[in-house]
Amino acid sequence: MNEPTSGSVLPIERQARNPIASLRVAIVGLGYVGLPLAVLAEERGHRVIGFDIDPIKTALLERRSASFLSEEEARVFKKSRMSITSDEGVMDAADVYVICVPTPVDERHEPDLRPVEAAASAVGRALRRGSLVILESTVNPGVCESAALPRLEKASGLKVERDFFFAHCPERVNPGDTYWTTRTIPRVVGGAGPMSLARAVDFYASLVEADIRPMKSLKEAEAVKMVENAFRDVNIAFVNELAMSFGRAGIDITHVIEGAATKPFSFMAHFPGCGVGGHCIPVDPYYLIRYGRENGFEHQFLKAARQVNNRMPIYTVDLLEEALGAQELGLSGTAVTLLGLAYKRDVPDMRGSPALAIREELARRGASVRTFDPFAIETSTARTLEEALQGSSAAVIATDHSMFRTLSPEDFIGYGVSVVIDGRNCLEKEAFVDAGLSYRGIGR
Ligand code: SAJ
Repeated sequence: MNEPTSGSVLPIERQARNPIASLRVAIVGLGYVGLPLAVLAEERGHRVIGFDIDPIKTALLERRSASFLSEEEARVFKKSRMSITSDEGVMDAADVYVICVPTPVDERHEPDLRPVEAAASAVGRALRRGSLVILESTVNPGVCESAALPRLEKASGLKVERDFFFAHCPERVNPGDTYWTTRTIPRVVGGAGPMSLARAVDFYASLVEADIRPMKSLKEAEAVKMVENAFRDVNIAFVNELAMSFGRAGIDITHVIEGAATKPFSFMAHFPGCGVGGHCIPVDPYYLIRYGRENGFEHQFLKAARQVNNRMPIYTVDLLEEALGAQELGLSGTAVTLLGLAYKRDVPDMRGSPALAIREELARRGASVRTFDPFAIETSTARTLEEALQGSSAAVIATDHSMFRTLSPEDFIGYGVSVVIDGRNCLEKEAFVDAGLSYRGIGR
């Protein structure tokens, strides 16, 4: 990680992990953020209640069955004694409540805060004097004070900083990452006041083995998460736009990025692809755009980056149509195999996946689409790679699952595939070209 240039970063409050007394901790929302946090809190000696509104999910979790835990977390969870419930009455009188519910955007890219509002009201009904409430869900600046706090105070009849405490600690879970985990990721924390801040910093210091940075306000803590994810979105858009430009000039953009990355400072490599998926990166910039608009400012740059990234699935299908055209083939009526449905390598998560947009566009243009994703078999049309490729003229790689990264030209030629669109630039381009396949990457 690049050392920050002096003066650019406030001194980080170094928190040795403070073992505090065992607390009753209620985790509200048992998804990819809440469940690992619940496991870690119990490991640290806290008495954990896991709450989720979905009784099907809680029934599975009561049987200690969870698909999105790391091997280590799943091992610990199997032995866990935490209570899991969808009955909010069980949450009564916890010492700490951590709200980890989704914050999606709707089809108009407007933030949907209903899960946060409902969770805040439910916690408010259970809240007692002296308790600490933490919101980990990703929200734009101002939401804690406009949507969460009023519902907590109204439902409890208590006053923040006087009767109970409130802080925001934006989640930073990186699905599939076994190095940066809930235990090891540094955190930022903003409090409703100094007492809330102090209690929240102590709580996280009892959990994580990483720096915890106290922010000066709730809004600053909310803004940090928005900024770090918008930073990623615009950087991906930057290289996607370069890919579309250099792709016309026969320059391999991935080599250029790798070359630029030899500069040991002031450059951070991102790589072009068939689109930006997930529930963070393509979503959070819309929070900032909306927040700017509420303050009378139009984020032209954030909007432009979103337009570039949203265009990549179409660009990918255009590449396929152009490659088929060079072989006197069209998309309509052509059998095309789409490899990968998930938004990210080796994770079973299709939220916002560009592969779904590619699948839709291929069908719209009349292609006969068969799909295969080893992490989403139940959503795939084929059960095996071979079945997916059988009889196809073309293949599109939309997710660089490890299984696809090792595919050779022969794996395609054997099934009659003559065109390969590498939407994640994860194949050996030269080998495919030398084998006589029509290969197109994104910017290479
Ligand atoms: N992507 C690119 N080019 C890149 C990087 C990603 O096209 O150079 C695409 C991916 O294929 C994917 C999407 O962008 O479709 C998002 O990828 P991601 O690696 O950012 O994965 P996420 O959505 O799991 O992002 C998480 C985020 N973590 C949190 O919000 C807490 C993000 O802040 C992290 O930067 C990211 O993990 C990470 O670094 O892996």
